[in-house]
Amino acid sequence: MTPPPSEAPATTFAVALLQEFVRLGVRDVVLGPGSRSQALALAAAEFERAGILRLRVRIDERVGGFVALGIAAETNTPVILITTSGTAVANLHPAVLEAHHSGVPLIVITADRPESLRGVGSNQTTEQPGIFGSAVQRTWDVAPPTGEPGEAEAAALLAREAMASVSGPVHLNLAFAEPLSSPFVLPETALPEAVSVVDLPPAAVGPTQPAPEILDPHAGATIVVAGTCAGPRAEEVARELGAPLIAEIASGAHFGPNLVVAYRELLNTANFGDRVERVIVFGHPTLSREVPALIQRPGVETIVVRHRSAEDYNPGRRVSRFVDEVRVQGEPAAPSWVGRWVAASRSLIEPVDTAPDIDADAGAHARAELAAVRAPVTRRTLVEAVWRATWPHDRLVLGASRLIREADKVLVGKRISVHANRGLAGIDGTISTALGIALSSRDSGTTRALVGDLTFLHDVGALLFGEGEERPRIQVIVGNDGGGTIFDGLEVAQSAGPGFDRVLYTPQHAPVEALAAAYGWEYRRVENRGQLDQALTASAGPTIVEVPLPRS
Ligand SMILES: Cc1ncc(C[n+]2csc(CCOP(=O)(O)OP(=O)(O)O)c2C)c(N)n1
Ligand SMILES: [Mg+2]
Repeated sequence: MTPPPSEAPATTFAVALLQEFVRLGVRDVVLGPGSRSQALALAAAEFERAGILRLRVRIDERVGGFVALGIAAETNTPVILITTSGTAVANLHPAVLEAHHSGVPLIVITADRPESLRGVGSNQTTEQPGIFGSAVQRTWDVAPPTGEPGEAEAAALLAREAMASVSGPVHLNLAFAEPLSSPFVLPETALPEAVSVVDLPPAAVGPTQPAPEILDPHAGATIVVAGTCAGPRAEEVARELGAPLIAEIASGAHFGPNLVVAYRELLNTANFGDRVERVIVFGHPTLSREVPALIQRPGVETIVVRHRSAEDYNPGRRVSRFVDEVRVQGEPAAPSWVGRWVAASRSLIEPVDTAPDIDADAGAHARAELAAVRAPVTRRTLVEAVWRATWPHDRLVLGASRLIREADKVLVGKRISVHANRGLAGIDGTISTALGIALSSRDSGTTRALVGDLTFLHDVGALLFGEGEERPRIQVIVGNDGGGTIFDGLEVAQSAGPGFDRVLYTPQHAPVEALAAAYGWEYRRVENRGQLDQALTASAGPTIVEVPLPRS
């Protein structure tokens, strides 16, 4: 396919590059403004106008990086991220690291000056190739296009190479020389015939698919563990094996008859955890100490089913086998094994939202209901209310810190889509990630992000929608306990002196309502459970729901 003629080689190259990415199935571009990257940015804007790309513009590249991460996680398709040179590039590093550790495909394209202008004090010029270290699958440092014949083909080849290696982030550092762009119109004939995304070879999957590991359900007392990115296969395997399922809240497998919610307690209880002989792990478990402790216990055999993360899960380096896939052969183990776990777990997770006794008289019933509605919100009732309000067409994003742990400890099984950036469990970029998910979710539901106050404030810049930028259906629910209360649960909280609050809890009183107003978000403050349920089901554009929580 011949790209449209244009004067600036930079523009010819940029158009050919994007055209090939589109042909290979890329549909989303996120970019920040900048001069050096103008050819790419203007080409992306034209592709958007022609209806063949979705474009999101964010002035803060750290925000843009996480928006792209959210889109890629939701669509399971590589997303292009474009920045100018200098610190703009470094601002992508957090999202690139998270993408690397959770196997999310990102195509990072950074504009640069030509080699001759590097290392000589040129403005906004630093050492960009290699800046992401081993967090990218591959780096290309490409000399500026000069108008030589064959440059458009070279650009298309570059796109194909990038797509072949994008099982996590890849980095294309593209030098551009003056003129940095020229005006152009995308002629109809230049529109690439897109390969449908569903026909795409799975770019993010390894090259060969070896035979699956065969699992005999009767080869020792087995449990299945599902961490982030595990997906529904873990639930299926647990049922086929007749094994208890320890599925973390953002595993994509937190449902089904074998789910054991109270796993922390049971892994430390006689006749439960101590009976385990074999552990099958899917995804990346991060939310408990009990799971890695179990894997490191002598006599426990662990098989890890690899997922897309750059690192294999291997606590204490005690995992005996890493496999790409498993197949269960044989009848499930005796139902008494899983039955005991599930029953014990149910008895440990006493519901707090008990319905009023139906035999009570009408007055007592009404009083009990009123009391429930007026009850203050606790962490537990907060996560339960958010869970209840979320349906399969919705999306739920859980920030790092206390609330995701609370959710993991108490929430019953439900087959809904939950995302958490657990690759590195940063408190950064959570609103941005949720926005990326909300903007690209094909279902017409609401995306809810449940975050702590510091997590919210860390990414407050994500609240900015530039003029004309799409405002998706999203609620950011802030559990505001005035600082980082997760640290109160650490031993250091008892042993540290008065410096503890200043350097760990880090108290804050930022007015969330004023921030919402400044960025043009709707705002609701929730004082009790009734108001919380109302706020969660009120459907609207971008809304912040602030839920004050006690520190303890
Ligand atoms: C980018 C980043 N910086 C620092 C941390 C360390 N950290 C983990 S939790 C936390 C506090 C979070 O506070 P908040 O969001 O208010 O949640 P809370 O524990 O109070 O519920 C911090 C600073 C991190 N995970 N990521
Ligand atoms: Mg907090």
